[in-house]
Amino acid sequence: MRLFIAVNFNDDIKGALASIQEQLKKSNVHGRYTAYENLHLTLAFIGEYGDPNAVLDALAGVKFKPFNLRLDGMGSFGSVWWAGIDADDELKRCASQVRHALAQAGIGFDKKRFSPHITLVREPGVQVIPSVEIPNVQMTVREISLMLSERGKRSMIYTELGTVLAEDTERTV
Ligand code: 2AM
Repeated sequence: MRLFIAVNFNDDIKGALASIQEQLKKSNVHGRYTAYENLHLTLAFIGEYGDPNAVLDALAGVKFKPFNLRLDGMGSFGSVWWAGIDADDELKRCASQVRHALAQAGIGFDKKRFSPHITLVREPGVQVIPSVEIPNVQMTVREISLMLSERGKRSMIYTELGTVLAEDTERTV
């Protein structure tokens, strides 16, 4: 199973990201766009691992406080164009706790430095990111998710396998 730990977004943030994607399309950027329901922020990428319950057990020890984030500009890693994130320090603390918990449990993950981004489009086919208006929306993050990634016919299919709530947060569903 291909697994990763992520922050999933509310419709305000996903709508804002979709509006950036629309602006890129209008500027003739024709790449592989991330589907609306797949827009997320990765905290740690585990990759192939057979025991999601062991990951959830490890994550149960992660303690973090609710934190705020908002969208902040665009950037690229080669042919991956992303939206940036401006967040409380608690985002970094949360990501490093997640990584620490995985390491303690002996669960491997991609050790690249945490560089918060939301992939919007891959292989855009042009070099320069056109200027876009970034909607001023924000969100309070109260949970993080263990995600399963599977290849669908047309795009990736991401399924939430479990969540960890921030401290002082009550489960609503
Ligand atoms: P990306 O969007 O920058 O590719 C699911 O693949 C998520 O895990 C994506 O958000 C992806 O980031 C992230 N990820 C981090 N490291 C990865 C890796 N080594 N291979 C694939 N995805 C990775």
